[in-house]
Amino acid sequence: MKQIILAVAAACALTGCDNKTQTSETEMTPADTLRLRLEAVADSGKVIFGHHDDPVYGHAWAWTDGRSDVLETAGDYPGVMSWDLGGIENGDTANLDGVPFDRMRREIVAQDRRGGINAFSWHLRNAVNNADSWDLSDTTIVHTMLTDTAASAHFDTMLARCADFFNSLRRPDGSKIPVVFRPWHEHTGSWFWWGYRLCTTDDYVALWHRTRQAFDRAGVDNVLWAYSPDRVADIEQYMERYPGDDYVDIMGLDIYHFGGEEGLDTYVSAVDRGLDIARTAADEHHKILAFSETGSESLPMAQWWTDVLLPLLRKGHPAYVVVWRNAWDKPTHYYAPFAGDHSAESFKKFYDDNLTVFATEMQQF
Ligand code: BMA
Repeated sequence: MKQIILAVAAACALTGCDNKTQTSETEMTPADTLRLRLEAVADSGKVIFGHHDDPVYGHAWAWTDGRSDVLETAGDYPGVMSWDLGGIENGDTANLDGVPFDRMRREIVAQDRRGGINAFSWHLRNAVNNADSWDLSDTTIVHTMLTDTAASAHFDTMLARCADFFNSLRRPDGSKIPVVFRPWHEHTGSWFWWGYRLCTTDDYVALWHRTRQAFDRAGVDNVLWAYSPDRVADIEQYMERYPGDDYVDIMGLDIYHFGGEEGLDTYVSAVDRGLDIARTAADEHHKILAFSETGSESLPMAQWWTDVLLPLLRKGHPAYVVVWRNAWDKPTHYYAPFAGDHSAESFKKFYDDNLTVFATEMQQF
């Protein structure tokens, strides 16, 4: 599919778009258009910056329209807005961190209009006893969701609600907004009920297949699928639970920096190695590489953006990087700077660097 689209794009560039080309272009799904944009960014050697829940709350503020800690420090919105769908599975009106889904949808439309991208994780409750993502007390949850008749039927309902949300992401002209979806993340760790020690490889892969099939049934054609292990030792571990090329568009990686200066070497070597492994996997399978989650909570190192993250991105060159949320109600839980933060100056230099792409520059891709 990708080759056909690229061939069409090349023909278009050489000869102008004739009717035949136009027909082929209309056959591209919304997801295909996002894939091409991300490939163009990757080809340019640049890296898009992303922040979780950026325009809805930040450090010591919440729900004000138009605000963003990234905007207030860099002067621009992030190129990727990251969101979490936890709660959608139960038909909740707001997600697990209190973000109303209607507000989220409005911000997704705004981000799309300014040329930016939207990406989603899903910290969902389970379909057996409704416990949250971090509840590890039952190590048979995934298996039960796949095999027990009642749990399985409920899981289908949860998937259908999530699929409906993606189908509801529309531009004013009715066309669907393409997004990245990163379900079942950090599965090489064991802190979610779908984690490594909580299910078998077969069950984990079946979970992905089931999710994708439910979305296909619902007609979701605006999602690029991201696979995102946590830190890994080698490519075998990275690929161990890979659901297959037909199910994945983006090879991701989630690695956090713990312990400031003291944890620096551990973080840098884990990211260097992790991005190298994920790059090998992405190249072998013709996928896009992403640094799907990272950050240093409370940003203890004032030069973190320029001295730590920037060199890692320059070396690993993922298409985008996402840092986690600035919680309005947890004063030390923040990963992006805010006005007055001691890392704001380093962040502005990170923004000014040619490597990084924020919302305004996304209009070129
Ligand atoms: C975690 C923390 C939690 C939050 C969860 C889901 O990393 O930020 O406070 O509820 O992600 O967004």
